[in-house]
Amino acid sequence: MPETTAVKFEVKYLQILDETGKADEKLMPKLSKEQILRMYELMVEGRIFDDILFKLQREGRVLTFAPGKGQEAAQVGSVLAMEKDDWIAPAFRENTAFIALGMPMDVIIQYWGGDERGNKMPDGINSLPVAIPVGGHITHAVGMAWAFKLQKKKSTMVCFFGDGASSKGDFYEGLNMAGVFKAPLVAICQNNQWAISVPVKQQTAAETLAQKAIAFGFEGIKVDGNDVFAMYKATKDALEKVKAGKGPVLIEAYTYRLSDHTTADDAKKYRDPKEVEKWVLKDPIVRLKKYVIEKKLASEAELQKIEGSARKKVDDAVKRAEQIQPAGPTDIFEYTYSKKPWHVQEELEDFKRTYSEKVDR
Ligand SMILES: Cc1ncc(C[n+]2csc(CCOP(=O)(O)OP(=O)(O)O)c2C)c(N)n1
Ligand SMILES: [Mg+2]
Repeated sequence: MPETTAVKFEVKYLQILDETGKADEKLMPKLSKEQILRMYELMVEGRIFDDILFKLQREGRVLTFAPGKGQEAAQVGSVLAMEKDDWIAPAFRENTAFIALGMPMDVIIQYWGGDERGNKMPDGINSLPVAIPVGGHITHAVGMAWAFKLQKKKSTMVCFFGDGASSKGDFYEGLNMAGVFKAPLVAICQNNQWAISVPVKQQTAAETLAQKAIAFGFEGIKVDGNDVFAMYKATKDALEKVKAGKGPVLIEAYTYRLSDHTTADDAKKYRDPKEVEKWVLKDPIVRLKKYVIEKKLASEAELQKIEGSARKKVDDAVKRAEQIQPAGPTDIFEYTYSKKPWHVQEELEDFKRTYSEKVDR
């Protein structure tokens, strides 16, 4: 292209299932009845998991917890589009993505209970640990994606982060490098419109977050993040493109955090309740339920049964998590180094001398 030619860019928007539960059949991905009901089941499990963990925190049974209420479609749609060898790099609000990935719920609860062993992924769960530092894991994900490419592996990294993370240097550094090296990366920015009390308007003057991909030299697409079919299709298409060596894709999942930022936050202090009410009407589970009923894929009673077993699954996981023997106090000295440096060894010995009665168990 001549250097003097103007270049036009476009950011597509994808919605398949609207708020009333009507799907655009022309855009609808190929999904069996079982797959659609599985989407529903996982989204409900995520919602109930959230609800129960929030209450457990209030009872002092888990520590600070980050709920994902409202973001279930963004997480379930994308994870179900992944293949066996693909990996996720989560932030800290991806409990529903973990559930969809097949991670045992008791391990997730163990993590939120403050036990770091819950951040060690069980075999077969292709996920990096929970990343609390905002945006930092984007660079890890890109590094891993690039490594997959160098090793000629078929895997792709699917990296989740929030709108707030898109203001971090890690986002620009990571995605820029991913573009240059055509790293197999699908970056999913869950734009839930708030970074704690900071609205997305204060993160960027850009109209969309998806358009930031253009500067990195790859495709960015804005997707209705409360539409599980659109998230599934966008992720599947992105994975196909990435696996064909055509470079990374940035998906902006336009969604909303219906709950507080964490159990340590009170969103009523900075959010207009009218805004929340507007988004309650766009609830991803409600619209999928309408679709399922309308298409006669399941009856109300069958869906209630799914909800009942989801609740039981979470309750059982809580019981299992609470039976796990707590980690020993010297664990804080473990797992960072394969061989402890002298100063860590010295601190460990000092700790043992000072707190011998607590260590001997
Ligand atoms: C590097 C860093 N800075 C600040 C924080 C405190 N913090 C935790 S979550 C958060 C906002 C994140 O917003 P966003 O990326 O939109 O994700 P969301 O919480 O909405 O899922 C902040 C500032 C942190 N964890 N890490
Ligand atoms: Mg956010």
